[in-house]
Amino acid sequence: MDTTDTIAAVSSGSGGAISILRISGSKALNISSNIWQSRQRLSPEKARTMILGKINGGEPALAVYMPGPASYTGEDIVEIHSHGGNICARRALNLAIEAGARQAEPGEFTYRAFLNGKMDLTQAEAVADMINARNNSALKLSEKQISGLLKNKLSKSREALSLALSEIESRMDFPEEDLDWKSPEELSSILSDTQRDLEKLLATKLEGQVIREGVRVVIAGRPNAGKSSLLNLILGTERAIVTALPGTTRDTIEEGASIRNIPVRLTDTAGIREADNIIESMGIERSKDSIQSAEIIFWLLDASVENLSEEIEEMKTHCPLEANAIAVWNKADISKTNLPDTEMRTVKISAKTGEGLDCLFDEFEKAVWHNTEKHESELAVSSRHAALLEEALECLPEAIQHISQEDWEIAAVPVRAAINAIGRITGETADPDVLDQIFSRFCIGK
Ligand SMILES: Nc1nc2c(ncn2[C@@H]2O[C@H](COP(=O)(O)OP(=O)(O)OP(=O)(O)O)[C@@H](O)[C@H]2O)c(=O)[nH]1
Ligand SMILES: [Mg+2]
Repeated sequence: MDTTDTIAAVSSGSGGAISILRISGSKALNISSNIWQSRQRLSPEKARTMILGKINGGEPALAVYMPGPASYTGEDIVEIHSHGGNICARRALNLAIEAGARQAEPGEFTYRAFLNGKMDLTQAEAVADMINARNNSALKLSEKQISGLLKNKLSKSREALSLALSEIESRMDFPEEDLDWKSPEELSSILSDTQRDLEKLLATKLEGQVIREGVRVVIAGRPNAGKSSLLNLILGTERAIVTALPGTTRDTIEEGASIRNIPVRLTDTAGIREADNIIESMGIERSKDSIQSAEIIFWLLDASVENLSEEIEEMKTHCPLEANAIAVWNKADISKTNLPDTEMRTVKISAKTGEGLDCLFDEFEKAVWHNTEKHESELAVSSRHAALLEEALECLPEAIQHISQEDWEIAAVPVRAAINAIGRITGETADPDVLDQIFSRFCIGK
């Protein structure tokens, strides 16, 4: 990808009243003068000031010039805000391309910001997180990460390790000389402090995953247990058909929702039984697949039936033992008897009246956080960060051991590897394929 030409893209989403064309690169000012006119010209004297003009004699549009390097990308940027919807911005984009700009790839503005040292990789990733944020927790996390919180913590660790490495290398290079070296104990303690800092970051892995990627919840159970009723209750709409006939839901139904500020993919499934026709049995196969891939299962038990222990037996047959499952006795409003023990996390609800839903959500939260405290960290690492943190952390005990034995050459190897792993998180040593993968997640125009 050329990183020196001038790029342009519509940066606003569709459907708004104002649409924004963004142009970045050394020819931004020149290109904008070909497509937008006003009595006042865009110039360094008028930097960061909105000026009213028109797109080539047509629609009114405000334009602003943000000279590099103090701009988002670090390059000259011109933004044209047209008051005519996306068609206007598209027309302006075509004019910009005719005038010499290239259509930007997804995430290319942010990629340039990264290349020009305006942000590190964790900050660039947080820009994508902010765009994709589905709730306030995700938004807050992305803001903290954009501000450089993770970057600074990692830089501190990287600096500490680099200091240790230079000491180790100096011992290797001048073994005979008695320089003012740190003792092996001092070096080990630098490394173990760093190890502790990185472990703290790694401990936020689950939170990062839950908030960024959400949780896959599957509602399963026997026919007529009230699965679709529960889906509708959680969504607050009549999304799935509910009837008194067992076997109403034939296919899986998937919807996005938020429970206690946690994004979830909710899947309603066909009730599991011996099917008497091909359509239903295909649906039941899908139910079983969904159960296998679920992170959390709400297994619905019908509390109004005669044989309650059969409900539990059926659950134990189909719900994997190791699954993170909640047994949900439904139809509490019409159940007369005491409910038998399921020997697992259990709640009692009525999908009809809404009774017990809060208890189900309490249990859901406990299941999400694996019974640990509710998480509300300032920052939470992504799966990519976590994998590299693990890689760095594997190296440190080995380094500490070799330092204590004063095996300097051998000790240097894991310290270098740990520095490299941290560098791949922040992008200092990331390889181009990884960068491509990260920036391709962005939308066009960011
Ligand atoms: N009284 C009462 N009836 C309920 C409750 N939940 C569901 N029902 C009724 O039970 C019947 C079946 O409900 P559904 O939500 O369709 O059950 P399902 O588990 O999705 O059934 P299948 O799709 O056939 O597997 C309907 O008549 C619902 O109105 C409840 O909490 N209380
Ligand atoms: Mg159903």
